[in-house]
Amino acid sequence: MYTRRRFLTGLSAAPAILKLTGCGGKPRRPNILFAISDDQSFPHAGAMGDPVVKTPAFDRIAEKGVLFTNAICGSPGCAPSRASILTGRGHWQLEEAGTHASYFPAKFMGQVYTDILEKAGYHVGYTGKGAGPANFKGWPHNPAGKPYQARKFDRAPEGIRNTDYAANFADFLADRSSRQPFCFWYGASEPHRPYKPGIGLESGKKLEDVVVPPFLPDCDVVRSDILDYYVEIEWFDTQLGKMLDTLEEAGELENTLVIVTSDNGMPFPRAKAFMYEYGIHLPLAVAWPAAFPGGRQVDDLISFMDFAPTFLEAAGVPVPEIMTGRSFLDVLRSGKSGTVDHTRSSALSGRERHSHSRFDNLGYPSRALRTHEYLYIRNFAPERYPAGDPPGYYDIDASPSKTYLLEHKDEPGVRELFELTCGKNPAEELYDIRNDPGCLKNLADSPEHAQVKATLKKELEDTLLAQGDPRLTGNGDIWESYPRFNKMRPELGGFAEKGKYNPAYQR
Ligand SMILES: [Ca+2]
Repeated sequence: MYTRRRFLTGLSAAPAILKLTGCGGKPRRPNILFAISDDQSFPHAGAMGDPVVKTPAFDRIAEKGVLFTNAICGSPGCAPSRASILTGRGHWQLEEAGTHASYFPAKFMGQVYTDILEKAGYHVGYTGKGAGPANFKGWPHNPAGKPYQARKFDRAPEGIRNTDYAANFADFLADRSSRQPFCFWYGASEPHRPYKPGIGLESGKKLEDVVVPPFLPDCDVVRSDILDYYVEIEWFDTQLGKMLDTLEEAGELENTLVIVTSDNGMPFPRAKAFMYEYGIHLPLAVAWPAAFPGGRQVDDLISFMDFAPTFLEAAGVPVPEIMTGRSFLDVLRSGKSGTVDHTRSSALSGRERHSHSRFDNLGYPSRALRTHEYLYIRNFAPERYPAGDPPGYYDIDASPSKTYLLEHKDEPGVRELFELTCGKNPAEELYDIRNDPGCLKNLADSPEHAQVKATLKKELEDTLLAQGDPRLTGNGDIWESYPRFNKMRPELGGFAEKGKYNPAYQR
């Protein structure tokens, strides 16, 4: 059990550790442990205040380091979000890698932070889910690093994947040369669906303790579904705890930069794949006890494209010009809490195609700008359905919560949520996320918010234009031309066998 006393002891030792040097009198380069869960929204960690889910490893990193309250992922879907992390760029700058389940073009080899650190002498690997899902033609392995996947549990709890992440991490460490710093990507497949229905209740959690987000029907089916999601978050966290213990026992935790986060929000209606708070706002804790003091909460806007430049700067490696993100190592090192860097007042996110959910394999192009107070969203094809074409609405993961929403859509109390989630959206949306974190009330047409909207719209468009987003430069349709390699649905203009892309079907 991690105690306050140990935490304080660690802090008092930090200045001495800062002076540790490697060969030649240079500061030792830090190890980097990047822990990324799959589909976890910002409130769902102990340190973020959730009363039910238990995340002692996440909380430990938050206590030893910095808890960020405004971390915004690059896209609310796995592949584009992970591509943005690896390249340090917006998904709108990444061509096929910027949409879901397409290519990760080999031309990005050497540009991902993992390749750069490997070239700089780091031992680089990953376990579980790396970049993707995508086609990695031309790459020697997943861009997240050399794979370590061999260790499996004989029996994992039902619904949980059987990869033994912590044992694979130990294998990775054993492969390292003496004194070589490492960069490891721990990509849990949890809490991605499917779940074993009822595993949360079976674990002893209680329906009445769940805080149901305001955009979901509050009923036992949804509460139980959230409990199942919590069990998977806890699995991710438990495996992380084992890795932290391994590092601590080896005396390496102090000089390891540990980042714990997710790739996109919870796999529930109006969260994952949607541009709202529960889709793009994620938990984030960062610690490196040898370099900066912990026990802090920072409210600056952090974009996930800022991770790669931060890792490179921490390793003493120049950040390539091509990276769009900005290192926040200065914020970490500042020792301050609250608002640290006043220029970190906004973060961008966006999406294109997610699932094959619209006829002709069309996406739902959107971009968003998030500030401390507002979320402004621009929808480039408001004639399309954001959740996917009816009646499938396949941009919402199949789940008990989705089934409940669809089966009860004509009932009072559910009808409004169904319309909100599965209906069409206007070209612009604006939410007051301090008072409306569930993003229920669109203020885009509110006269008193006209000036705010105009300001945010201009910042969004100016930034994306400067970054060459095809949606802003008049070449937006190129996004619809990128192939999809995952499951296709015949009823939506599909044609391919399950799991196989049909090259004849390329617009
Ligand atoms: Ca994901």
